[in-house]
Amino acid sequence: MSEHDVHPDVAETADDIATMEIRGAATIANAAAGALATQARESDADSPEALLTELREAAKVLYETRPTAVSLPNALRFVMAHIDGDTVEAVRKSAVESAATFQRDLDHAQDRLGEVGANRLRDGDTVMTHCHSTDALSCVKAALDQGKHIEAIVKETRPRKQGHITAEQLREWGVPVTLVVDSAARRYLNDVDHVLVGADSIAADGSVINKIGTSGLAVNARDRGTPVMVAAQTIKLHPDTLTGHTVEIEMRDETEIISDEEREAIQGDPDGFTVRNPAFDVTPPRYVDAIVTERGQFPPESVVVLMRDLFGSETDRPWEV
Ligand code: RUB
Repeated sequence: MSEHDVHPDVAETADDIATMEIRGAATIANAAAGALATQARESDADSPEALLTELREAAKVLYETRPTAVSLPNALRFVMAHIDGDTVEAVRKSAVESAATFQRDLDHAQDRLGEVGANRLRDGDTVMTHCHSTDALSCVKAALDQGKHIEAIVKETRPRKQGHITAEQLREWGVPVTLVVDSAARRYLNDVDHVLVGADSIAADGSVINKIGTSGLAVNARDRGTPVMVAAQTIKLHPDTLTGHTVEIEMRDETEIISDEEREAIQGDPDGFTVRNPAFDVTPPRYVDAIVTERGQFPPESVVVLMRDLFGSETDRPWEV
């Protein structure tokens, strides 16, 4: 392996994240940490410096896959920050251990968050979900484990229909599920007690960046008086927003919305229109009732305090060194 190559398994993980075989912010973070461990484990680097260069290169390849989910750079930062040693074996060991610690913490945080979120849900409540969020689902799971009966109205979530994954998981847990198309959400808001969504990133002002359609759902929920609960581990907090940076919204390929065949089948001028496919949108804090984390629940406007505690005000970019 040359100094700037990444291991094929790392390249495959990066590709799986980019194509959304691996998706959802927490799952992406978990896979990225695991990929750095693989790079360390499988490397045949002959000096600690060469191994570090490979790890930085792997982090860069992973970082460049999906721009909106901040859990990805937060995972890479955590793993890279705990790597040290004077020998190849020491660097390798610290990288593998650091990735394992990150993955273990991630798992615990989700369980803890679930318990906090479950306390907001009452026996007999119905939640409306958008997309597929493991953090949001952990709140439902914990409520079920507390013996509460929970029902769900699940939004399909165009264009990739991650709502189907949510529906499948909830059914596996015995939750009665009603699947609706996205445009039916307002119609069914009268029947739900909470909107429950996850987040890809949370900005310092409490804005929630999540799957496209979340902001419209939250505005409608506010209009109907339905509380909006965002389940997001602290790795979703975006440290760069503390210093004024904005969160980049990922634009995906138009073929997720209209296939080449569908376009060709359009009569008249099939190339005469533009397709836009933003993967995420921004929900302003005034539409969010609570952000539930493993450190407790916060009104969105106060997450900035938590962010300062956790990250200080500067962030490094180890993949750029
Ligand atoms: C997934 C999505 C999820 C968040 C949170 O988008 O928006 O709500 O990632 O998920 P995509 P989790 O399908 O484009 O990755 O709680 O599992 O981290």
